[in-house]
Amino acid sequence: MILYSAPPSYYSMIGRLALNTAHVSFKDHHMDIHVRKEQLAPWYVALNPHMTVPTLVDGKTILIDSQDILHLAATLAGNQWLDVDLNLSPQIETVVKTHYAIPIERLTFCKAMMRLPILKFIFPHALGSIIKGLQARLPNAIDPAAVQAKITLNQSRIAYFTQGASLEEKMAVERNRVSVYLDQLPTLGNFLFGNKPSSADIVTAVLFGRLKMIGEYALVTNHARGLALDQWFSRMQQQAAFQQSDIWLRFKWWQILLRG
Ligand SMILES: N[C@@H](CCC(=O)N[C@@H](CS)C(=O)NCC(=O)O)C(=O)O
Repeated sequence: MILYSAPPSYYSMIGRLALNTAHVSFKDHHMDIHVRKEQLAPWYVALNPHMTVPTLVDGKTILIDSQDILHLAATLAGNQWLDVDLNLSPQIETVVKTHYAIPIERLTFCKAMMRLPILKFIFPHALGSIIKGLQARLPNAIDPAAVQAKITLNQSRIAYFTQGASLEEKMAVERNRVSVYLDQLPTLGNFLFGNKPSSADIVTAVLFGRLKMIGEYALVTNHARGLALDQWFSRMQQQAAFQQSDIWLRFKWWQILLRG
């Protein structure tokens, strides 16, 4: 099994943490999505037409979304995870679904631009040059619809970064979304739903790591059940699987610049 993952990538972290927590062994193939932009390379596009990380390749099976990798990990974990418990599975699924509705990218980039205003110019410019590169390859693309979808996605990213409400207002919307997510989290045992992990622990641990990294962890500690949630996250961080999965709690510029 090969996981194509980028160290700083949020959804790659979900893939790594899910597989490690399920004790599934895999080869982690590091992708440079920032400097060399390997997600746009033809060999990778052939694997994952969405040009995103992570991708999991297991023989002829190719999974191109972290949700599918999470689901595979839960299946392989069997009764080691609480996802198999029919009483709990609908609630676990709801937590996972609600998590995937949070636009992590907006949360991360809004905060970055608030901290370092020059990024307000750098991000749209960088996305603009990616769009130009994608447009140039459109006529000969094997999957033109996928390339067009990526162009449209990057155009909508530029629009979000440059138009509409102020960054503070956009950030307030995203903070509120995270708080609503926290409201529905149970703290029923060592793990969220009891004494075994579930898919909900995986996505929430990666989300909390991101909140720490961007300086928004107060959303957790100031929450009505902040103490219990913070204690849960401390226990998660002590798990061997968490430590093996390179969940970023701090932003490592040098790692991005050196290898992406
Ligand atoms: N729904 C996808 C989203 C994956 C995704 O957006 N990955 C980001 C990194 S966290 C990415 O590959 N960005 C590179 C790009 O869009 O060019 C999943 O859950 O796997």
